[in-house]
Amino acid sequence: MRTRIRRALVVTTAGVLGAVGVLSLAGTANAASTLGASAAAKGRYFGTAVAANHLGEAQYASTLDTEFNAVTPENEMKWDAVEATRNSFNYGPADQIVSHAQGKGMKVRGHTLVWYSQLPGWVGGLGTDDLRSAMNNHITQVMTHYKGKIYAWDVVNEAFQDGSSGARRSSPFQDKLGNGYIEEAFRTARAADSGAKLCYNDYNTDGQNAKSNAVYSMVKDFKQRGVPIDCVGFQSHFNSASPVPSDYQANLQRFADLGVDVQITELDIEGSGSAQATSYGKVVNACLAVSRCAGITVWGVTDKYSWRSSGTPLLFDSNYSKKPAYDTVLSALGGTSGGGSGGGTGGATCTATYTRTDTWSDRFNGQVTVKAGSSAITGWTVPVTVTSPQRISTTWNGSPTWDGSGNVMTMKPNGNGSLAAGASTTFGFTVMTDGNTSAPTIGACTAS
Ligand code: 9MR
Repeated sequence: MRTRIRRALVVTTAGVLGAVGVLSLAGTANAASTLGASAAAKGRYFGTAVAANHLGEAQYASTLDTEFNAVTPENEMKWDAVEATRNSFNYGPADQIVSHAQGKGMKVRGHTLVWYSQLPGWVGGLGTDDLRSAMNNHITQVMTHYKGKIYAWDVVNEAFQDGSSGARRSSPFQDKLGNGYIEEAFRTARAADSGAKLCYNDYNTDGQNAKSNAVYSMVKDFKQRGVPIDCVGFQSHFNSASPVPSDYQANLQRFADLGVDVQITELDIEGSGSAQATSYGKVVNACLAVSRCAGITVWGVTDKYSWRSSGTPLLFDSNYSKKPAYDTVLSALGGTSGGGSGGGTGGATCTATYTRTDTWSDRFNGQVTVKAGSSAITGWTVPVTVTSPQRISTTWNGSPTWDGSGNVMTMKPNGNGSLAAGASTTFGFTVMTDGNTSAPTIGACTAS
């Protein structure tokens, strides 16, 4: 993991330095251009829920591999997936995700061992002693199978009721084993894999309320009594009825102050455009402001496969284009997608912004939108730098010139480059990846 990131940073820096030598792209050196790399530069991870059955889709896999450095199997590690029949374990789909992640140096969050939902019927039919042994066996078997490969486990998920009671939620575990089942699950988990962080994970605990107060009391009690717990997951499923709470950061901080890490584990925010982007920005800034906030996981790569698809709650739309929320998250993490404001003659200015529009196994298409500032412009240039061994094979809607290395292309308009104030145009290009899928660096737009 460490080595991989260091190598990635070196490559990025070298690419940018090359560009500085040729084109004087001041201000872009060292800026990471993906969610994962930007979060890593802040000592965090940026992950996503992943479904094994989408890994074969090229755009899904390339977006995952380019942008994220942690994964959570969305359903594949749940009890009904792993142990549908007592003591008969099926790890196939979860293994697929874990080996994909390991191959890319990504962290894996294990989700989840003890949960009332997605629980096979046979568990609910057991008597007390049998249930206790089935719970401990499930934890031990699954954690042993993945021992050494999991960064953090959601040992117990969603054990508290919504609303004002602060009570435990009814479940076979709660109803038959009583309050002590959570403690027992955490102790069994520590014994099974002492290298994994052990988390309690829940929703509607994102601000201070009766439910989060109840979780807080439990964690405080665990810490005082030495029950092993390392982290608390805040799912952070938001929509207009349940927006990002104003005390989100304060709530994360009070848990961190108990001596546990906090993690944003299932982030998604329904909506679109700048409203959605602003909410995402609040969450990222809150995490960055809490030193024990270890990382953020969004609940899916693309709106296409979100569990709340119609609410378009994620950072990539159903065509895998980056949404405004993506740009806000990246910039909150201190990253840059390149482009930005440029100079020009007189009052003429323009901006260049980049999006990846298509991805195949060996290449991707990039599109740059050139937008005139508050005055009309008569022409523009935008430098685009790719990282060797990448190569730009085709361009459209522009007239490129190349530096000696072949890595830096300066694009000018094809013919008339006039744009009215605020108007925009686009040009595009295909990058042959030769194994390197990193985004190109888009230099400043220069207007004339
Ligand atoms: O995203 C998951 C979806 O594919 C499943 O159908 C659903 C079934 O319960 O679970 C979803 O994930 C849940 C997660 O495991 C725990 N927190 C709430 C998530 C959304 O329901």
